[in-house]
Amino acid sequence: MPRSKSKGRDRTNDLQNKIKIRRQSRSKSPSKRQSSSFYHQIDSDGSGTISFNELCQALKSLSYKSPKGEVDWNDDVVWEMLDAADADGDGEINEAEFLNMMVR
Ligand SMILES: [Ca+2]
Ligand SMILES: [Ca+2]
Repeated sequence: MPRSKSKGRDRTNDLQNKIKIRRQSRSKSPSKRQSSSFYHQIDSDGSGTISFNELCQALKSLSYKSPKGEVDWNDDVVWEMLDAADADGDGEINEAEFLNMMVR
């Protein structure tokens, strides 16, 4: 399929941008091992599960953007997130649930 030079270049730039964005987003979703140590960081009281307060603290200290693109986390958003991650419904996030959340 014939392709003009400029078009090919545009396409390459586009691809490079996509890779760049991918790399950036990948650095925000760490590998399993990193997630695990990250998990223990969030579990500040060492209980082995992440409570609502711990999740709240972690999100605020990391200033992760909320789904609405705001850095300002309100309780509802954190609850929603905890609820979505809390597969067994005990109100806290255990390590397996956390890892599932990270790979999503
Ligand atoms: Ca805890
Ligand atoms: Ca749970």
